Amino acid sequence: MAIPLKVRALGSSAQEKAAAEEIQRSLAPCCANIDPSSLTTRARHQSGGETVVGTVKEVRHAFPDLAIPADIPPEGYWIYSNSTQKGTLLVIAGADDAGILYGTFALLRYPDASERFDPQSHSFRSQPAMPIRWVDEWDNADGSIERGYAGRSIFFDSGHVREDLAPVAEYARLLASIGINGCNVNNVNNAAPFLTTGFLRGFARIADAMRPWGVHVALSVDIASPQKIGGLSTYDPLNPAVKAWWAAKVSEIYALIPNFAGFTVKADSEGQPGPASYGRTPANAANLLASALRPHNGVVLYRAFVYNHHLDWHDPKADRARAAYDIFHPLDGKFAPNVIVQTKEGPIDFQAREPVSPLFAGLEQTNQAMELQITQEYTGQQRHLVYLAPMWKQVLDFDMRAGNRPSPINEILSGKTFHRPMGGVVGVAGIGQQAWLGSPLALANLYAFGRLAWNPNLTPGQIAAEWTRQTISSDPDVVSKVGKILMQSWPAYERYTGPLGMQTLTDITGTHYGPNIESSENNGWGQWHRADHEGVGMDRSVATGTGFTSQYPPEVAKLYESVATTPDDLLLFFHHLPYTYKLHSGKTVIQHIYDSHYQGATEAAQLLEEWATLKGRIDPALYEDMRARLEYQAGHAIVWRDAIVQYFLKLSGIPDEQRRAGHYPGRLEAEAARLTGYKIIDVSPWEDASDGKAVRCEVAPCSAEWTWQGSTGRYNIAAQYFDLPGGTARFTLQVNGHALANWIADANLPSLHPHGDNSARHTVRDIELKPGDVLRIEATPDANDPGALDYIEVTAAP
Ligand code: GCV
Repeated sequence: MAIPLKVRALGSSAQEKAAAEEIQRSLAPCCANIDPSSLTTRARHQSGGETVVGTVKEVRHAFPDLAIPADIPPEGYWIYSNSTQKGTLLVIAGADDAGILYGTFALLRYPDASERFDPQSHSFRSQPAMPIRWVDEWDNADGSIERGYAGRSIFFDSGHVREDLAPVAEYARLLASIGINGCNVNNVNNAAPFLTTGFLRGFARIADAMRPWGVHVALSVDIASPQKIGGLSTYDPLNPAVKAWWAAKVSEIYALIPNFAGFTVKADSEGQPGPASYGRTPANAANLLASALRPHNGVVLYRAFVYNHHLDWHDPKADRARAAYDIFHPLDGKFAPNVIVQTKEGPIDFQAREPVSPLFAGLEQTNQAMELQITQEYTGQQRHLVYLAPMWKQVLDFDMRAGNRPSPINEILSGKTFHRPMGGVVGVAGIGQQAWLGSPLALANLYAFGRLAWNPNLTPGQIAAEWTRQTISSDPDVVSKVGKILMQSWPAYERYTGPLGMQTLTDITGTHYGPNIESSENNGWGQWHRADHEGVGMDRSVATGTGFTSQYPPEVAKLYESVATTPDDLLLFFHHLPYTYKLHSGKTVIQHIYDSHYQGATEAAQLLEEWATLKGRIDPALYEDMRARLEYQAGHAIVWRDAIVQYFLKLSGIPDEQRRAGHYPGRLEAEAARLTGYKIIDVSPWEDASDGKAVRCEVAPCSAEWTWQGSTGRYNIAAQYFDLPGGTARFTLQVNGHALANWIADANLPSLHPHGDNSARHTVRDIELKPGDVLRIEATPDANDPGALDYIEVTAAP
């Protein structure tokens, strides 16, 4: 569709100006060196006619003959295009300034927007499904980012708001392009210093940078601020002096930031102070803030992520999953109208799969928002490609059957189910200075979050295609291939980490990255899976377990109460079962664990193979960047597979029917090699190394040597080593004294000791071997990286 070159904004607001400039930017002849057919935002222009942007009111005034619908709700838009001999009139009419921006980006989103126009009215329209569409950043004042995997903050540095806020404006533009209207800029932990006057002035600059893009700034607040920074002796939410302090603080904020959105609160959770210190409830605390914000139209996003992290793990009835409902359901109806209770999508914490939190059906008289996590804390931390839209879509579509009637989560959030005026979704974004999310394809998650918030009826596949067209290529084969890769990634990740609803079997007391199965147990954090010699899973039934299932509306409660009707993919979240229990698939639990991990690791390798077919068809730098990432992921999926499989093999004592678990033909263990300078060590947790052992270089240079006893042929040789931070050890692979490969262990991986977090793989392909050949790894440690080695694995080259 042609967009007339002449662009006119009817009004003078910053958003209208931004919208007009955005259209001009898309029309500008661009990218001279790039093959135009590969461009997603093509220069589509037409010299005659006019492109007009304005509010519905302005457009009505300027074009009284246009039949603009009367019912465009806030933030919605209507786009009209008609061609006559005089040229094309293209009109983007927003219900308000934000609607103009969203309409503009909608028009630019499609390579051929003409398909979207109704031929009769020459127009199309859209409106957001829910009013709250925010991102939360967990940025700290020092510039670090909690659970961020893309470098340092674009907002803060060394205790201040950064001088250069150009990236903030760019981020707001990015957010506007996907319909996000709020950004909570600081971490929910340790938020008190952010309310000081100096910081608030900095926030005003952030708000200025985001305002042209319709993104309202919000702040996380510490409920103890009146005491921590206000000089009061108390922060009791019912104390009049505390109330007055908040009212004054909020007025100060609005004087600096007139379009301030509101507060996000984490209280009585993971060490953050809260109303419980005074015997008060979350409603008392939320309403305290709400009354200060109400005169200014601000809102409070009060997080339902409140639980005791010192739970008694000996108590079979204790259950962290119960906490949000147990605490918040009794408060339903007690929250002020400008409070929104923000609940994580599952009852635990962003695991690879969880059931939907029952609280969504348990708050009928309370505004609600769902918290999703874009930053991949438990889903591979952006080092693994995991497209989360299919997970979110399942959650948004899940029918709670509240009142035994259809009540999909997305309709609860939009306010439709319980007739609430406000609600929505909040995505914990974790963007940083390194290309927003660190990894290029991880941006599909941010895009998908915004698109689903706007329209939960979109499918993850549609969204993947939209994103790919706009960011990688409009070549239909590329769009379909990238879409396929994205869509395969979450199921694969779930399979090689924690299937059957066991949660991500990661290091939950540490990095949340590599495998560490027992770290979930014997502590008060409550992410238990209760694996023992006989079976695995948390019994959350009413009949014999924690009673968590009763928190769901009756039809869903019934589904999860019974082992027979609980879907396999959540079975061990709800039930403790013997390893020999047969799933709906007919497999035993233990065999499923084995099979799923082998399947997941194979699928991770396929992601790489599929990506390889894009060589020469997409930007070479992007190709190589993702190729290296997917190669790493395929190797790390093997680490995950082997850790979980060998752990459950040992625990259950039940062999793998297919004899893969515990049998690694072609694997030559480092601890069984002829070692020079290397010392054998126990790896912790043991399952993170093959056979629980590895070697670390004590007297450099070190070497490990094996004599090949297999047959003559061509082989791939993979070296599994530990790439520790704080140094860049060097490795060489030799055959009969000839170096075949040298590499440096310079990836930025977590954990300071050899661990599944930093176990990495270097593969050398298609090497001729004959019996008696000497395979040798040489390592030179560096600083804190001792060149630790787990094994080499020799497999027939395909
Ligand atoms: C911001 C999990 C994360 C924490 C996070 C917390 C929360 O526990 O690991 O980093 O803290 O959730 O959502 O408050």
